[in-house]
Amino acid sequence: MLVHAIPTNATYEFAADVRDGLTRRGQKELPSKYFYDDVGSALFEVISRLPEYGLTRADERLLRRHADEIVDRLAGPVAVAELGSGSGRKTRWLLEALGRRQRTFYYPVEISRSALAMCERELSDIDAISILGFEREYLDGLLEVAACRKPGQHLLVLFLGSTIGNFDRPAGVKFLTEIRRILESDDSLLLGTDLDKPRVQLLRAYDDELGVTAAFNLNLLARINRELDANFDLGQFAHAPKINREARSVEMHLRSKCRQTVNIPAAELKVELLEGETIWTESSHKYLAEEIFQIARDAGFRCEEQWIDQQWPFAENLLIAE
Ligand code: AVJ
Repeated sequence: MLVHAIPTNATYEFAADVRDGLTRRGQKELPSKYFYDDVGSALFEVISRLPEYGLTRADERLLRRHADEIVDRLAGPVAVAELGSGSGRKTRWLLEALGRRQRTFYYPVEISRSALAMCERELSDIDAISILGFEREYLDGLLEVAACRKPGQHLLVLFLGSTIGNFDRPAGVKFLTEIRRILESDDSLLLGTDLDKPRVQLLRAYDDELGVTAAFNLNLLARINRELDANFDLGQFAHAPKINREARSVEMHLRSKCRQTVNIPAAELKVELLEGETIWTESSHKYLAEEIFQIARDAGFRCEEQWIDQQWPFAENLLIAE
């Protein structure tokens, strides 16, 4: 696979974002996109196989079961762009269904180079598919994919795994609107959304018995140590998931076990944390199946069809650009 690499001021941006988030008045924050270095991407792969975390399996079940139906609803020919492909494992079913119809270009867009490499290994055996990976932020990558579009070709954008849940609701609509602007009418967007569930089930999914999610969360501090020469003592932080009922989200935090000062030289920063103070690292919003129709309309799409998994409530939504 040809990978279009990023021109790397990446460390500088990471340092700036860390500085920004940790110097906030009030709640300190770190952006969840930085979870996915090599270690974090590998840990997420493990999370997706944990019994408590049914999300990825539900997504894959729906795609496997309904791949032909989904493909039948697309105006062809199409090229496929996937935002945040991860390992690409669940995408196989769609690509195989498309490949039965025509030779198809598949463009995974990923900020994680190791995830892109995994994706290529995973999907390279599908004959009718050509893969071209973009190591890019989502919208930058999508713009480049759109620029490669051939006359008469439609785009199918995949935004699976409920990655949209990392945005709060208004930011999610804004992001979908930005995708819509890059698309033409009758292009489509397949959106995976995790549906709301009982509190205990959500807490277990984000606080598994083996501690893999805790390691995934703490790895963000380990990454800051590795890449920005910081001195976070991981033993002095605890993984702290919380349910935010109002926002209908699961929040992950890292709670400082004591009063401490951390040095982050590459961000020119000294951070003071109180005992019990938290750094907010991620939100995973959960949806009601009905609300997706309005979200789609607000962003300039119509939701043509929705497939729901009964075992682990999750919805695959096919949005068509109006
Ligand atoms: C990949 C963003 C969908 O929010 O559930 C898994 C990441 N965080 N466990 C999610 C994650 C904690 C995941 N997404």
